[in-house]
Amino acid sequence: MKFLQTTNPDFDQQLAAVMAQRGSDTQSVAGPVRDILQDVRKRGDEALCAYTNRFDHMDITPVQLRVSRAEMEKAASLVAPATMDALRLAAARITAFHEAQLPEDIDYTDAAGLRLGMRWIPLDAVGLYVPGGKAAYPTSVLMNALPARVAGVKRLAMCVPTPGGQLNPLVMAAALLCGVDEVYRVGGAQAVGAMAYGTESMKPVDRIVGPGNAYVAEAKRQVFGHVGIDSVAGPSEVVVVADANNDPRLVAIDLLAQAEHDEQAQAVLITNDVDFAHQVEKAVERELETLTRRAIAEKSWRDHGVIVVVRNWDEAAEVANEFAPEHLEVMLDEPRQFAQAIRHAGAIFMGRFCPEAVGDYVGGPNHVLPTSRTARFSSGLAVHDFLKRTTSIETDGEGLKAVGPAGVTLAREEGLDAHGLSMAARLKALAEQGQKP
Ligand code: HSO
Ligand code: ZN
Repeated sequence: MKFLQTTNPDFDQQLAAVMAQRGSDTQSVAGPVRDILQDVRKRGDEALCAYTNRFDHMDITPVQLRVSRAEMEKAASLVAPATMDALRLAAARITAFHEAQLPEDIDYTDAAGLRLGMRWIPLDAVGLYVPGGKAAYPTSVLMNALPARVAGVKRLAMCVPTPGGQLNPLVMAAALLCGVDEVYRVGGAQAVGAMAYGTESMKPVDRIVGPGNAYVAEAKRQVFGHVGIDSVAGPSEVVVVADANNDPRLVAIDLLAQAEHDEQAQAVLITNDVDFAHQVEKAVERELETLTRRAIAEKSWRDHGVIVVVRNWDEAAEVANEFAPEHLEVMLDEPRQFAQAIRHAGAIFMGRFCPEAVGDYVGGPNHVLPTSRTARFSSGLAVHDFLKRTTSIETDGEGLKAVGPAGVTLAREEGLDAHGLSMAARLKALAEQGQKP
């Protein structure tokens, strides 16, 4: 853990050094991923089965690639009723928030007489990757699938590795809850290849979303352009801004909630009180003892944890913007006022009773958020990611007369004769018509 203070003359360099450590590097697996993608493209199902059998210790043939609805239902039936209720509550809240995002089409006729439009259209088919290993989060199924559903995407296909053949009951329950019943027991780069290019048993999709390990991330990077992808997620982070009126233990737990995700995760505390900073530091040590994922959280905190002591809240906002964190918690009396100064954060959690975990599960906004400082230029997953836009122009002769001459001038400047003529010839026809008695 690094303990920084803005009063230190070297603070800027120290902060820059902390930032430089971040970022995801998938370069080292680029070669193997390219081979797998090519193989899936060439050999289809045969390659999918070969990789699945090898990496996930299975023995399947192409007819078993797809998980049947009966299998899904059987697995989902193992979920406890109270858990199902919690999942339903989360799904309802996520759906409601994403419904509120649905954008309006544009349709108006301007002063020149042109009718201009922009229509939002859902993607035809989306592929959802769900990790199988230590990061198999059923709530991520909801966060990826529900916005697609709300957007109006008709076909949702899901790929999830099932090491040893085990289906994750809660993942299956979440899929059924979102109306996803096209599920394949395939993971890794091979799953991404299948979704991008299609195989005998899997039709290709138009966009692939969902988190995954370095192979999955690199595969998404490589198929991008052929299909759309969501962002390539790196290790995630939280910045907690807290004054000394907070319980140090609660702040410590929030930091650890991030740290327990991943050894590469980053938890940052920004406070204006050096004593409080030390109390939180001690509380982190105490709370670490109690966690089942202690080893992961401890490594994350030791290697990537940061405490920054600032002189005032303006400085705090500046430092927070510099981190451009995936999650920002504001545990102050006037969190809204502080948040006004925040320009870069994937999601903001305001108030002393609003830990980030609320947003992970049951808040409503998406928990798929920009990581590794990409909040400087990108945003979390939303209904917009499953929509695209088509614009339209409609005009009669009057509209063309109003804007066409300028178009002809510009076409001439660009040396594009046919462009100019397509407008000029119509303008001429209009002028001749106009001369008729
Ligand atoms: N905090 C993670 C999402 C998550 N947490 C899922 C728990 N389950 C990335 O935003
Ligand atoms: Zn989380």
